[in-house]
Amino acid sequence: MAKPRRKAGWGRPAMLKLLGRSNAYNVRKVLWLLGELGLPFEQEDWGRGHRPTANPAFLALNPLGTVPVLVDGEVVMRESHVILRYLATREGAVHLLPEAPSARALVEQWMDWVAYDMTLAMKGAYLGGELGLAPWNDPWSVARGRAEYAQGMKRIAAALEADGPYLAGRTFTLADIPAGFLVHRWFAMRGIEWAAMPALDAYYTRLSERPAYRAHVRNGLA
Ligand SMILES: N[C@@H](CCC(=O)N[C@@H](CS)C(=O)NCC(=O)O)C(=O)O
Repeated sequence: MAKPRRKAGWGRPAMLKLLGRSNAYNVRKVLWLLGELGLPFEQEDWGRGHRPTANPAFLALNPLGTVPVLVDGEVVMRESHVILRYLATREGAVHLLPEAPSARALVEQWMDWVAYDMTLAMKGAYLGGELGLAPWNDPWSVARGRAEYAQGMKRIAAALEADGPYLAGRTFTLADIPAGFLVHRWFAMRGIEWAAMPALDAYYTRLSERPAYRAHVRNGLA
């Protein structure tokens, strides 16, 4: 009888390598998941303040010059959310990314929402409003970013109240990784006006019980 094929197991020839500085938002999401999965990996600090991603060796792996990049043997990929999905699938972590299309969609809708709808808000509110970085620091971008960030937090709080305690329901999934990072940054920002959102407070406390969240997200960095 043929040995059952392990779902996760399409070859794992080399140690995973993560390229990207540990203080970058998009890298920290991947570090968080690697911690959740307990996967060994090597890391090289590329990006702002470290080795420049304009280096030809880096551009050969990712012509866009962004971090993170994940190298898994012959496989090289960029885009943090793609990397999250790749790692969960590679490891057969169906508790984090279900196989059934309907359950999977409930997870992925939150990941895409953060990527599509919250990225500009974070740039205005955090890069512009907190760090004062151009071009995000013009008053319009900062005000708009803060308002949209606040609106996003209300949406998360409402979803948790309706269907929590996690974003895709009863258990922690990949849906909580991009959003959980946004929630951390929300509480770390000084220049915003917080509205009382008990469901959001409880979610932040709940996520903070996770060692990998404390190591890579709620770790003293905004
Ligand atoms: N859509 C990309 C965005 C990647 C991105 O913009 N990464 C930032 C860090 S959070 C970056 O590469 N910054 C340039 C640098 O650090 O030199 C992803 O999700 O991975």
